[in-house]
Amino acid sequence: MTNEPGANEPAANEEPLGEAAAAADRFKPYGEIAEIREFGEGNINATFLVTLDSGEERRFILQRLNALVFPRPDRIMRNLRTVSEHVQKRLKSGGAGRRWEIPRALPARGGGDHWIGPGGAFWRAISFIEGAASFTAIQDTAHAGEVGYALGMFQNLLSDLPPEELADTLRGFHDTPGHLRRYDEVLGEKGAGGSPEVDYGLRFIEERRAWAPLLEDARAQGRLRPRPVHGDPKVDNVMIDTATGRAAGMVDLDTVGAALVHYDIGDCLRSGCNPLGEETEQWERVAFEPELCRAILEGYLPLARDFLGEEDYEPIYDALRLIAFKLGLRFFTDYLAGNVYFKAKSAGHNLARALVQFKLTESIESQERAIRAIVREAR
Ligand code: GN1
Ligand code: MG
Repeated sequence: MTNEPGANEPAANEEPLGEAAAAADRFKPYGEIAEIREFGEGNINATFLVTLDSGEERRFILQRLNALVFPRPDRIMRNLRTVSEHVQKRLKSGGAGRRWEIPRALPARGGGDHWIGPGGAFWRAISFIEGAASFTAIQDTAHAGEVGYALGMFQNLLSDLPPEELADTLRGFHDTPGHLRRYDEVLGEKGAGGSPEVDYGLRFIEERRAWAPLLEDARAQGRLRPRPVHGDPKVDNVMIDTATGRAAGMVDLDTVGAALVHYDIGDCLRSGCNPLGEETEQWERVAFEPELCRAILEGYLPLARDFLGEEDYEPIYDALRLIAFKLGLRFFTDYLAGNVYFKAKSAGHNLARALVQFKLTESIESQERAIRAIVREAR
């Protein structure tokens, strides 16, 4: 993970609307720009919705990729093309049987798929999925079923793409032992001021340190194998058709790559079974809802059975527990480091986010038997 501030990168929380306007102008295919506004709740990139005053496709998404997090934006664009082309091919030959879209890269005027701003920032444009919306927290069991379906469809459509055709856009992203090493470094450099919340976090991590490598070990030993994954299948990244309430596609393909499908399943469950959402300030009330877990798996597994093997089911519980823990660890580390990776609205924002994930992890642990039973029943 690269966290060293680059010379040309604007501060993470600075929103250069002026430069966004200049960038939008480089991508608009026709007409004039009617409106540019900040869009979505992403923790990393700066995202804008651009509306044109005429033409067929009047809206598009404009993004400035965060160079501290993504040092190789060229790889992100390459993966976007690879995935787009593969999914189009699959959809033409029988496909989804219902609406299914993912964003595609839009060309810059004058060629290429990006524009480098005056300060060196990497700007790109992607298509907007019309008539659909996403949510920052799960709404109900029907929504949970659609979120599970979306992940199953996404992975299914890529399941015959050789994983080595996908580039690694973010080194060490899935490596929990690596995230623990980074945590140790930051703790060694910066220390941790003693508040009850910080002490809780420090203890929480220590108690789970020895267990944290289990999926990376399974991969290294060949017990589980890497496949094409989404990389960030949280509820926010599933587009829901506003007319039908059904999943219409998935967005945010920056972390698509070759990894264990378990990381995706775990991430989807940790996001989709926490009705208070990741940004809640009521971290003490956060709980994992098993009935949402059942709904997600019942949406997911019918599409995933095609490519999952016998060995893939048992680690689902551990993957869920691990991904909630790992995200908490990443937020906690970033709080200690001074909020250099995730955008933060206040100095304590990433600590609050970490506590939400730690609380969720505890709730998962206390329901281990029930969750394992749900996995068995849903398969
Ligand atoms: C980040 O920027 P966003 O919201 O798409 C993060 C994910 C986390 C997620 C938690 C590249 O994604 O790993 O799960 O926040 N992305 C990266 O909300 O670190
Ligand atoms: Mg993301």
